[in-house]
Amino acid sequence: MDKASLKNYPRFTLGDTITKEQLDFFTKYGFVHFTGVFSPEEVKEFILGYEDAQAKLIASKDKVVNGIPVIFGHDENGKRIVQRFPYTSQWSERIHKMAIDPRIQGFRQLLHQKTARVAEDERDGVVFNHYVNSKHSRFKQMGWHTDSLREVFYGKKVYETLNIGIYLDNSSAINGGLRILPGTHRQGLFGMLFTKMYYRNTKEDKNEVLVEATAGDVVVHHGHMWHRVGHSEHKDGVSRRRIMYIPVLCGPKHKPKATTNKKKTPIYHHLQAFAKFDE
Ligand SMILES: O=C(O)CCC(=O)C(=O)O
Ligand SMILES: [Fe+2]
Repeated sequence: MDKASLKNYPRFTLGDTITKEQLDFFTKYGFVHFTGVFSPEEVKEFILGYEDAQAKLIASKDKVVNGIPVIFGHDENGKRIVQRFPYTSQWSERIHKMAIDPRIQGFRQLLHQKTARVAEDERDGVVFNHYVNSKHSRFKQMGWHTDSLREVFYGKKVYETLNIGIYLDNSSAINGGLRILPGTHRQGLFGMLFTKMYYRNTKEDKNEVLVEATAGDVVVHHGHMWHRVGHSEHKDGVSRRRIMYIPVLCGPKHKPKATTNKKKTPIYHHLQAFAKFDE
């Protein structure tokens, strides 16, 4: 498939197992898109789970969850919201149920590793992102990055990882949209470090592919692949984009993070905080 036709890349239907065609596509391009994995009712359940968890977190006054900073902001109605919420499944039974669902667990097959696991209590756990382009939002886009920078920072062997994206709103250029550079997961460490300036670079790339998805779709990407999230040109409700990410990790289990707020924040998060969010 050449670069031009990748703009209309194939979508797949999830069955009981990952097919050879799906696996081959993922291995070559570093992402794979499944339509209609979750029903509209299930999507509603996940959003309810987030809203309950958000109310609990705001009431707790915690600003950090298991050492990872939370991003708070205000939506278009001036309501205080959680815009980047790590470890959501520890705060919501509904979201925990999703993480252990066979549809999610089955994506481990994409990595062919015995140790591959859906990691609810490692790295940032299940992350809920809520972008909105409103006056007091603090999360409107995300600059270019790979999700594996953190392993490089830790000086550990950089294992393969997956990030399973569960779409809770329709997503396209209208509300920002995920932009990916297919195939960049095969570039090696140098490419992973230096293809772009991490997080600061928010510019369009001529080879980027826009992921256009419907609520209930799942798009899995490889942790070494470069990607960004665009800034919506629209305001308020039209710009809203909610999506959850569940990591699949392999190799030795990362130490479970302490549950106290005093745990030191990992270095890569300071980099993100410095660079990622426009005000
Ligand atoms: O919102 C998205 O689709 C991507 C988010 C992302 O890249 C991340 O949280 O690392
Ligand atoms: Fe990412």
